[in-house]
Amino acid sequence: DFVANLLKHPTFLNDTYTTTFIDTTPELFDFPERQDRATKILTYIADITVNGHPETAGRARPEIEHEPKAPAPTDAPSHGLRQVMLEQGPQAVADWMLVQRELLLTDTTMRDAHQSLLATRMRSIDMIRVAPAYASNLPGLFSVECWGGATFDVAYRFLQECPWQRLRDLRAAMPNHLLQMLFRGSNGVGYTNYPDNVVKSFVRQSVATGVDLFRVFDALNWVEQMRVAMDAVLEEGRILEGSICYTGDILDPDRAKYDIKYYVGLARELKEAGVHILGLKDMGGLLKPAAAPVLVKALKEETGLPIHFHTHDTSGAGIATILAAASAGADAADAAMDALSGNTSQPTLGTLVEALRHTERQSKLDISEVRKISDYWEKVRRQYAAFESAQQAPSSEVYLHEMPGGQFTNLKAQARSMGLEDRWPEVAKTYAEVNQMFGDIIKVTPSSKTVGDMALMMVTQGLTRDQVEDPDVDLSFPESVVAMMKGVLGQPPGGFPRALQEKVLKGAAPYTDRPGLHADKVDPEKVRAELATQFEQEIDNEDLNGALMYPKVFADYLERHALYGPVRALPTLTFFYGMKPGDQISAEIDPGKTLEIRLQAVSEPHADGSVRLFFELNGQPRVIRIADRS
Ligand code: BTN
Ligand code: 3PY
Ligand code: ZN
Repeated sequence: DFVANLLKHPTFLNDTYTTTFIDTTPELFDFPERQDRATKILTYIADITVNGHPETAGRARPEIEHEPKAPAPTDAPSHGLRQVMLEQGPQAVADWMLVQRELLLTDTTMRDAHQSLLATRMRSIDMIRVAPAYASNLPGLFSVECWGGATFDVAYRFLQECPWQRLRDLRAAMPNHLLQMLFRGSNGVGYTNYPDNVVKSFVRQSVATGVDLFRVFDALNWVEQMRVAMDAVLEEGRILEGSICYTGDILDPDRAKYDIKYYVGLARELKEAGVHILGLKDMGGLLKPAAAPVLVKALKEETGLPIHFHTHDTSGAGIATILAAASAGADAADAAMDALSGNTSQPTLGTLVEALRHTERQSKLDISEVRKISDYWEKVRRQYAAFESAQQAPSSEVYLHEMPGGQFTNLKAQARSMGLEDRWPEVAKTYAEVNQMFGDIIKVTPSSKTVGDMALMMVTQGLTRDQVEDPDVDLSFPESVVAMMKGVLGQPPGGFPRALQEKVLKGAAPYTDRPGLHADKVDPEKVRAELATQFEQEIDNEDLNGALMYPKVFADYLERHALYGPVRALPTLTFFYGMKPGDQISAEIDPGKTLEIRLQAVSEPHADGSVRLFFELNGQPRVIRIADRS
């Protein structure tokens, strides 16, 4: 590139250059693309090989050597529920749910299961490889939950990949299945309230890229906070599953705040809002087997809507609860492929299929295909040993703290990193106390984060509930708690406890209406233009919607992308651990454009601290020099 630029430069051509020419003519270094993508990827592999990946440093290493191979698709994908939705509209899918007899099953492996078991770290390549087998071999699935929740920001933040591209690729590979996402109402796929136009735009883009079924919820069960998102889904002609978040225990007279009447009232509001399906979202896994039929029956009688039940197996009672819900007429339930099920994840899909066999709710899924796909996931899971949680068994403690599955293992890891590992029972108990202090709220992203932040602060600072509530004890509260008390996440049933709210807000007035009415408007085209200038590249609608929800996370991702290129194409073991001399891998960076990469040797460190890595790239030798920071 340098020589090419030099030969074209007018000063050079005029023969007037001097020895300072190179120093005074920086444009010689403006190469068309600073480095090609293959060089970027080699640089990334070299860096990880020499210095390791910061995310896996000091953690358990995988015991698997080879890339997992997905089962082959048997036939071309059949005409599926997605075609029903596209041809007959979303209501047709909901109507069909009510007339058919089996307990319909959603597979959550690609979203909630790894979010709840592996800190959301599963990479797209591991999902895309098995997606054709889902399309062909599991035609009887109701839907595939594969997007949204925490997977969106984690993709940019920790996996250095574009979440939209994941969705686009899954869409292409599963043309027959309903692709389902989790959407946090006005909190989008983020942790706070967004302006209405941002929420609406995000829903539209999700439809354009490939989502069919939106599970919309609000972290305080405030329907007002769900409306902008729900209306956008309806306008786009996609399936709207408005969801009730379940907390407390309807059978416990001491938890009267969340009784049957409360849930039935909420279901009525959602029906009036036009939902096609009623989601029953039990993110903590708190709905007990004896309570499930009571609740499901009441919700069905009130609304007549199909009910889609989501739970977590944290306590170990998940399957029992699903079967109980099914016996009372629940239409669909969520489960995860065996290898990524149980504990804080969803109950076990294969076991459910077997448990329903020879009953009137028998599933149409082929158990041997379920097992083959689960065998693949088992190998995938082993690659992520670094992200396994210490929670190895079901835990009845969940009925004490009521943490959602995705938070439980995360908070435990956070507590460990703060040196509180041995004091976990105290953290769990404090979490429960904070919940009561906040007025007994729904705990799910993002409200669960505020409870967790407060609990960690109390444990680390040795604060009691009395001290926190005492107006004479001056405290600086976590930012998330201040925001929630201000009303940024909306209003919980009955409001926040007045005295604590006043103390937290230090005299500032809380909102009493929808935070979206106070949010500063964002001008998307201005954001697009600024990013395009900053990064000297076109910002398409997917990028723009990522940036609107996560400005800093997205900009950091683009910056790293300029350095490392399309690292999403790397096998997972290479992405996290680099290569050993003698290793050979393939990376398809574009459809049909594959890099064959072999690492030949790694040099001893040079006096200046650099190391050279000798690669073969598509048969040609390439040397990459990298600073040894290890
Ligand atoms: C992050 O942790 O910032 C995101 C993951 C990518 C980090 C890359 S991995 C190679 C290089 N070495 C580091 O320590 N960070 C970057
Ligand atoms: C999320 O919001 O990511 C959740 O999984 C909530 O249960
Ligand atoms: Zn969940």
